[in-house]
Amino acid sequence: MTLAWIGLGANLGDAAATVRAAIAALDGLPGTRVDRASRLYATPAWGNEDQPPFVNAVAAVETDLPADELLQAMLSLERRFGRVRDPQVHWGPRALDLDLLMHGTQVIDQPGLQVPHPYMHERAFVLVPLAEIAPDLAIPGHGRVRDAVVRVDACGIAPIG
Ligand code: PH2
Ligand code: MG
Ligand code: MG
Repeated sequence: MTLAWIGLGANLGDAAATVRAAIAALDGLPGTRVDRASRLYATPAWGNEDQPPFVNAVAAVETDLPADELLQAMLSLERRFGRVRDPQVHWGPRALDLDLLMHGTQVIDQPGLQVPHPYMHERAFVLVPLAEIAPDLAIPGHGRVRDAVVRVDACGIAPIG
């Protein structure tokens, strides 16, 4: 059993409903249950700013799945929730984005599978929800979440509801 950390994001359609439904769907993956999840946060679009704001959250799952199988299951959930990938558009709007942030304390650097997620320690839309549920979590190579979150610009990020 491994504790894995998953970042959720959406900015098309009813993004909050999608993120809530996706957290429930993670609980239905084989050998996987949601241990805890953050509140949902409204976040300004980062990177490609010419798109609607996002709803973001982070969930911790207990899973029997190895990292590559968990990632494949997450990608098929994205498709089930209407994700269509446009190879021309980097960081474009999406119905649902599920990012494998960490899989236990493993460090994996393969094409298509990198844990810890290479940018998680510098993205406020990941660190703010993660700090809510796991301030003491150590990100391999980057220190504790509670220390990383104060280094990022959390301007405009607010819990929903
Ligand atoms: N995801 C991106 C790019 N930009 N901005 C916010 N606020 N939230 C995201 O989830 C997000 C983003 C690429 O996956
Ligand atoms: Mg992402
Ligand atoms: Mg992604």
